[in-house]
Amino acid sequence: MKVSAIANSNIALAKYWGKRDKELMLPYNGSLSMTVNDMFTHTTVEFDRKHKEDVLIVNGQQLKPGQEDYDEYMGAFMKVVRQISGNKTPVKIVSNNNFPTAAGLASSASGFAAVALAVSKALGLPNDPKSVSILARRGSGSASRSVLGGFVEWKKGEKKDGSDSYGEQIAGQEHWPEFRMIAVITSKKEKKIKSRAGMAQTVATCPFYTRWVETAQADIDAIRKGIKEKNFTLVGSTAEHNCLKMHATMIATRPPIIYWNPTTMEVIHSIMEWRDEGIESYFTMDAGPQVKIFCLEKDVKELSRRLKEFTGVEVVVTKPGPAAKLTGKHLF
Ligand code: 2P0
Repeated sequence: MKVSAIANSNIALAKYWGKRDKELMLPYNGSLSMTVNDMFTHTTVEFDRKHKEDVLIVNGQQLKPGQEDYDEYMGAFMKVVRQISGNKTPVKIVSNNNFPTAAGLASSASGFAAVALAVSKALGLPNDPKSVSILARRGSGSASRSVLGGFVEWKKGEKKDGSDSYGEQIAGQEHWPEFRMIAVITSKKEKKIKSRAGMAQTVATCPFYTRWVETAQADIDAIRKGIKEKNFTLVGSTAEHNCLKMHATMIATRPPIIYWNPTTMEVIHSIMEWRDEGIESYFTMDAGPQVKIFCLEKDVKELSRRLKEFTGVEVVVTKPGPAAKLTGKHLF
């Protein structure tokens, strides 16, 4: 039987950067994100003996053992699924993103949230949000957040087995109708250093990584409070600070990791200048050169007009999005 699911991407306002347990994908610190409305992964899974062996197709490319995307990501995830379910039937999985993969727009988050929901349903595993979030986390940490809609906190958890490390909604998709995010895509190239390798290198070599961990919870608490009270200044300024603090840890690794390009820098300087002029917006960046800008609906038009003037950029406006869901639309 085919089962399909759709899950939206998410952008963190307080970031996840570093694992205390690589096998279980447990983070050193909690994080808090907004599920985004217009960027999603659609996945169909079918467990059936007719497939002879696992067939994993992501964005039209079949993944093969020996490739990093198979061994470290989708193939590794299916091993975990088999361990948990005991089901050894071959599976065909087809997964498509409607946005660029691996360019800092969190495709692994939506991808693993979608596949976790679809396989849970297909194999009769619990498919409540908490269980799906825990399973999605095993594919990619940030996927634990994409299972839920609106604003989501991924609690780092304390337990060794990871049973208390999952995403929980802190406010729904409709909670803050004026809240917007503008993604400025400055490059569509695949990034050189994936988040997974980047964060491992940061944990291993950044001399002030421990300060990142020690100060993370205060940022989460401030952003959670700001979201609940719809205090845009508190949310935006804390998110921007948190992002720069994470990038500071990346830059201070050996060898250094600098995800920004010259356009990234131009955009962030402009955001700060425009803020001084009275257009209140704040930026965040992930493991890539894209800039995501948080603003209120009243400023979207003017900000978009100004942002489109940067050479070679693509500008996408989005807002809080829905939880992962099953769909009757199959991809094969
Ligand atoms: C985040 N990032 O909180 C942070 C900010 C990137 C920068 O979560 O190794 O793809 O699969 O758990 O989830 C990207 O990390 O890493 C990420 P894995 P993942 O959004």
